[in-house]
Amino acid sequence: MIITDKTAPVTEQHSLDVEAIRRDFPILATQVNGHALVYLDSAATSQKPRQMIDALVAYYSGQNANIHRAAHTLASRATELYETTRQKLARFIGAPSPDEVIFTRNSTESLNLVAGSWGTANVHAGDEIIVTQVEHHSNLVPWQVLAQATGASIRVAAIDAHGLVDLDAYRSLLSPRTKVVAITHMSNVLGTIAPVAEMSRLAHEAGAIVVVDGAQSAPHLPLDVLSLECDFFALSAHKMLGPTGVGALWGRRALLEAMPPFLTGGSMIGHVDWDRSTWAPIPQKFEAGTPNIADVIAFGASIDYLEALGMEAVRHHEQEITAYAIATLRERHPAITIYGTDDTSVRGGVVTFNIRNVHPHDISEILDERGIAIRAGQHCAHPLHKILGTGATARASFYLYNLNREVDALSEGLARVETVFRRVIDRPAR
Ligand code: 7TS
Repeated sequence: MIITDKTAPVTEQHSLDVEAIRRDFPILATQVNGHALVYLDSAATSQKPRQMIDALVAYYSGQNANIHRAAHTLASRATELYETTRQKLARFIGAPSPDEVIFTRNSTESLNLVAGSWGTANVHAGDEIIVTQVEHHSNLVPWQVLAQATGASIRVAAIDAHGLVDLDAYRSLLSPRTKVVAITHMSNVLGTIAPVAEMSRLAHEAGAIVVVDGAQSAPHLPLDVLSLECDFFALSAHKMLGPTGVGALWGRRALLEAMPPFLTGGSMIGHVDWDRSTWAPIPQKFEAGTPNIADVIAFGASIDYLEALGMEAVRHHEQEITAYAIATLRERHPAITIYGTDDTSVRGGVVTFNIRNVHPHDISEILDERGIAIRAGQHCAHPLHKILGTGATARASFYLYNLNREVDALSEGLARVETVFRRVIDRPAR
């Protein structure tokens, strides 16, 4: 139904045809500062395939209408396209029903929806909310605000020396007071993957619900929310080849049905009188106002693209490039510290590092002069950086369109950084 001229390059077994994939991403052919772009910042946002861009243009050029309202042909076609993405996404994440998939603006809004709606209705003074040490601010601050409003408190599950959740420490935090366990599935700083299914089982035994921040896992791992045994799962389209401005929340039907609405107004009501209203069934109950129709529809083309490649193949490719990156950077750059585990079976394609005594912003600037895009800073994870014992880090993050030669370009860029900062690097660590 989505207008695309072809699907993604077909995958043979576990290997992606990355050169063919790259031809689908127009931005990868651009020059930055006189160099071919080397885009190593997909954890911030992914680049976009032509198929998604085409779907967006096709929508505004020939399909634009508001949805779920008028009976005219364009409106019903737009509604059908919008709902088709919901079905695709439900299938992509293993949700039992598209009704359990709610479109939001991003992962941040999805997590706020759970904290603001389920949390406000169910969390009380004396209750506890467990998070892990790797949380992005988006899966920490909404729980802090809820805790402050209700008199609940936040408990933090520690990570071990490899950056993996310490299950014994986590187990010892669980108690009948635990109401919510909020976990980042894949860390945006360490790339480490949390053992969500096991953590969910333990949380459920304690009577808590489990909220998973899947912003970094949904783009990179084969997903099945039922196997994860969680209760809510949040994701952002823009990190998974989709447009900005679209996120989603999956939740278990019974929980979503029992929750109060998050935002209220048009489109989410059943019946409205002067002094009271009733709510529409899910998912409409949680989609107040005109949604981001065009971007949701275009997101459908991104899901098609990922599915055509196969998430197993995407994961396999990223494990290979991550292993290559870790080995290359360690071998060629003795002053480097790489954070997190080297074991690619429990980590994704995010490689966060520091070079002794050099500020990550300087690293990023020198790389940028060569067209290499990485991120430097605290990556919206201030408390984690305290635990890592560093004020900031540099982060290269990979996706299905990256090649080992781009890792080599990163390494050559870092060699330039080392030349410029030789004297400070040779001093003892600050
Ligand atoms: N959770 C995690 C684990 C994330 O990595 C991010 C974004 C978010 C939540 C928030 O996603 P949003 O789409 O709602 O903004 N992470 C990053 C990053 O690492 N660099 O830029 C954005």
